[in-house]
Amino acid sequence: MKAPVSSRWWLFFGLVVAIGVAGIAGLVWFTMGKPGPTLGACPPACPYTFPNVPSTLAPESTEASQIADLFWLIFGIATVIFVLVEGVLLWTVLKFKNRPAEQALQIHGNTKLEIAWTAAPALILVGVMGLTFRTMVDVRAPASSNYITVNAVAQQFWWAFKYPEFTTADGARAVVTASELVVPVDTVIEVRLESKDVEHGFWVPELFGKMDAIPGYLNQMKFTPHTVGTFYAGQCTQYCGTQHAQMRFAVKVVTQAEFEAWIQHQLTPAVEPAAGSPAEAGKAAFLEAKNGCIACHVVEGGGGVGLVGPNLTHVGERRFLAGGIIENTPENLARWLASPQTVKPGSKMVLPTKLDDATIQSLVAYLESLK
Ligand code: HEC
Ligand SMILES: [Cu+2]
Repeated sequence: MKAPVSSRWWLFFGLVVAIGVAGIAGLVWFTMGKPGPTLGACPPACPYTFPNVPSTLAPESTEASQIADLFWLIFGIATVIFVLVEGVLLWTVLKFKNRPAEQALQIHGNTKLEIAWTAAPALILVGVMGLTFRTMVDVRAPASSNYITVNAVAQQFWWAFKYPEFTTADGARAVVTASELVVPVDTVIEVRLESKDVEHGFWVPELFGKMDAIPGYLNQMKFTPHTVGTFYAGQCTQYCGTQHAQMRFAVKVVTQAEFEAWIQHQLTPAVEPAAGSPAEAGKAAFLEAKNGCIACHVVEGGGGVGLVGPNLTHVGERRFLAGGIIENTPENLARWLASPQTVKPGSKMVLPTKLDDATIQSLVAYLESLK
């Protein structure tokens, strides 16, 4: 005689499954290139909001695809095991449930079964480890052809990107930029990770796996982007101080021709402001020792010796300022110069004097002219 399974039990079971499925679907939907949340009021300059939520499940490079494939493979294996185990469990519950007037069968163990269900998961995990090791070796194998090298230099709280293979004719100066890594499509980008101070983390989920930048140690990784476009989701992933969350960068993938033009342009010295223009006054203010700029910044062909802050030779054409947190507009630049510690409290840009409005306006004119 069979007792019907209580309908309340089915309701509970259905609810648990529905919540689980909705949760997983929601997570996948949320991470697959959907627009990010917008921030509320954030004076005086709103941090730039990424247009998308970064996701490892939307790969745009060979290496990120290998990592995503590994994820789906392990996810598949886990799903099969889940369905099998839950299936057997359900079947057992229904088939062997207690029936009225029946004595439950007492079993004191089954050595063969116990060995089997210990060995099987162990073997599966060894297999998963093998797959993982294979992917780890693949994504880090040094490139032998068609590659360029970039030194990603981390410091509190921004990234500098140096291209040691691309120098001026006399070899004196290599291309260097900040907060936006520009790379050619379908080329292996060998990244050497350096840190000037504490440990930082380098990660754009769509393009490569996470890797640390460790002071005094050269970490190396690579990625081969196959889609032209800008990936905004660069984010420092090791807590490195007050402004860790605002230590961001974008990766801009361009065509080979665009990349060459960009490199050539980066190698030209800074443009000279026209005589009598506001930009000329700005250049004078930049060079004035009491304003401090030249102690921390360089404008190649313009002046300055400092290496504490980003190279400003072509700052006018950069999309972002201050570690990718504000867009490069005259208003944001003016706010930054008026008080870097308000826009990014704890930043290493500490001005020796407060700049007056006229000086700020001429500095903005100068810096924005540095295209
Ligand atoms: C004590 C060193 C220091 C001084 C002095 C200094 N800066 Fe900076 N500057 C920095 C640092 C460090 C950053 C990067 C801050 C960050 O993103 O966390 C920066 C960022 C900038 C940026 C944004 C560039 C980019 O690509 O993100 C501009 C523009 C700038 N400084 C202009 C100036 C000007 C103009 C002066 C002089 C009035 C000046 N700085 C004085 C250290 C300094
Ligand atoms: Cu950091």
